[in-house]
Amino acid sequence: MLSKSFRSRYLLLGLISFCIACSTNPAAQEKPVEAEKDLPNIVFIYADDLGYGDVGAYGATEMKTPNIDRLANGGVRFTNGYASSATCSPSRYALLTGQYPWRNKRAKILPGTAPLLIDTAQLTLPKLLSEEGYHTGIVGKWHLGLGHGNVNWNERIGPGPNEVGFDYSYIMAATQDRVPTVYIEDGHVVRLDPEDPIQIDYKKNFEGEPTGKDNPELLKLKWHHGHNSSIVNGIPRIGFMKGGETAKWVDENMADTFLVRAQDYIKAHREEPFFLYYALQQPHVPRTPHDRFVGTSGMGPRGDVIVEADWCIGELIKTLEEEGLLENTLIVLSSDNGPVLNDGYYDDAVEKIGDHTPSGPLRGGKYSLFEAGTRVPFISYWKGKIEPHVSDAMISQIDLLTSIASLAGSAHKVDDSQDLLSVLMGKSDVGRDELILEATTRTAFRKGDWVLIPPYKGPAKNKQVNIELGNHADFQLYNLKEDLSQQNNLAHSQADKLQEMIAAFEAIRGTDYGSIQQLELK
Ligand code: NG6
Ligand code: CA
Repeated sequence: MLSKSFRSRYLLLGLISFCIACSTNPAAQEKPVEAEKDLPNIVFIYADDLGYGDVGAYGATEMKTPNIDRLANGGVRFTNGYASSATCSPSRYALLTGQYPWRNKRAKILPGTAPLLIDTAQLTLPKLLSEEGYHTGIVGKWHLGLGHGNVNWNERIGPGPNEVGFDYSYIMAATQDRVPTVYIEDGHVVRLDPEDPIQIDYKKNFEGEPTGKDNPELLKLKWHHGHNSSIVNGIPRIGFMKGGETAKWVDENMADTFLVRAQDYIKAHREEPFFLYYALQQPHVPRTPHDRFVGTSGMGPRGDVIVEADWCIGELIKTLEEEGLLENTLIVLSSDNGPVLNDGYYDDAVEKIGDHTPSGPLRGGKYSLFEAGTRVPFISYWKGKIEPHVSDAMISQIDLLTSIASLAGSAHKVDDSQDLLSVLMGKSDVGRDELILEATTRTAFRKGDWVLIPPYKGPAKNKQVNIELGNHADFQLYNLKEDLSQQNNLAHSQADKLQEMIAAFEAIRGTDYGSIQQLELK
């Protein structure tokens, strides 16, 4: 193992002052003026659709998550930690760019054929860390688009993660339920047979290819809504795919595949500062636990894949420990959006939920403007550096860019992204004062303990997923301190507060709140 000083950087300034000193004062030659900077590794663990109430440390009693709990109880457990959106792509966009997703009109749930959502000239978290001397890697779910919109999956696929700052990438393009169902390493489909090229289409099927809709006899998992196009591994997906047989993933092995890649990445880069973005696929649909985890939760596949994800996180921590890196690594764990039970497959998530409450005390879930859409488990852990602490400070994943820039000594910052490093480190409980919340292109506003949801047309509830979306004909105003579950709309009784919140919201967001047309103010 190389010495610790190998991991440190000599600041240019230190070298310059040393050289100046040498030329003017021979005595200074004895000791160089070294300005050393220790760069901690950064590991960001991102679950997919894990709810506020899905974690033991956040109050779950039926679901066991000992490894996440270990991080939560040994680090800062945020009770007011937010994803930037109630769905995946916008949250991931905000995480990497530090920009509110509603600033980019294309930041919506993307199909597997979507072009890259991040401009290659845009500042990103991995880019700024690279500038500071980090090696940067992503393993897991991408879902931020690839290429320019007409990707040839049989050639190098780009631009993608490697063009927005990652030195290494091992990803799935979109989601586990969307084609292409293959892994892509540094832009190349893994195990692709050139004799069996991949074709992808989100509009029409390829002749002769079976689909979930027409060939129910081929399915081991039945679709409930959507998810009735191409069949891979007995599971019907969103979108059509032909070819690429040898490259197709086996869903039940996905957790192990990503884990091993993440562990290998850590081992390969133990001698230099690294940033690893470990983007787990669980508990997003289709929930496909490895045999080792089937039946472990008593809640069917959704619970089982949470147990599996928790195990993966434990194994990753073990690797950091074994490599002697745990004391030099900041781990941040969160989820890209809130929970959902039935997200399109008959997988017993609803039937076997028992007393478990994935949203905890919060209202709504994935896709919702209510709190459970975006308020998620949010944990920072750094052995020996962060003291165990429960923080009520408001923090968003959007803040990670500027906060981590600050940790790495980078001067970069993005306006939407606040420097909350001291909050992340548990040294301060003064978080942000206000935050724009987003769910499927609609936006709401939190300031202090108050939440304002403007009027939106559209159903109060998405009946298929059985989640209240937050749409209402009038303004909604909630006081989270007294009413965490958002049961009492105070918009009428607190008219002054309502006006104050509208003004503060519009100052950031403007008057066009989202794509769903506003109703007249009543
Ligand atoms: C929805 C899918 C849902 C899930 C979601 C994306 C249907 C009916 N539903 O459109 O199953 O894939 O997109 O989830 O197709 S996310 O966590 O990546 O945002
Ligand atoms: Ca998600």
